[in-house]
Amino acid sequence: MSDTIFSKIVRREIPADIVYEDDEVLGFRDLNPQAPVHVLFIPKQSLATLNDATPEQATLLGNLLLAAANYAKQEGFAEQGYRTVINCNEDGGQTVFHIHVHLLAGRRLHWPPG
Ligand code: DGP
Repeated sequence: MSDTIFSKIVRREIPADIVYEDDEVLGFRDLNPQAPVHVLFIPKQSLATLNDATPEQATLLGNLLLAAANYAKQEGFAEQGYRTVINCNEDGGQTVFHIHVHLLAGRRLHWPPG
């Protein structure tokens, strides 16, 4: 498994604006935000893409989503709404190969995304 910029954020080797942390998940603000709220939720253990996830990691994947939902509730925009996205590989637009859930909120998000 290759090291990524996100592994370095987990190890605090490079700075990030961390807004959420538990035993297995880290949440930090995206460097290139696409909405007023744009937070990335990542597992602390390295997992490159959704394609690489195993059944044993099902709970971890669920916990990434729950961390995003709980953050939305805590920050008070859950009822207004938000979007969670996992990009996978080239056509999905994935650029960092450490799986992450994008949490986007704070403006009306268009669908389909294009
Ligand atoms: P994706 O395209 O789904 O792989 O999203 C990667 C996101 O990661 C992209 O929106 C920009 C963000 N990003 C890339 N490098 C850094 C970084 O060093 N710090 C932070 N906070 N975000 C980063």
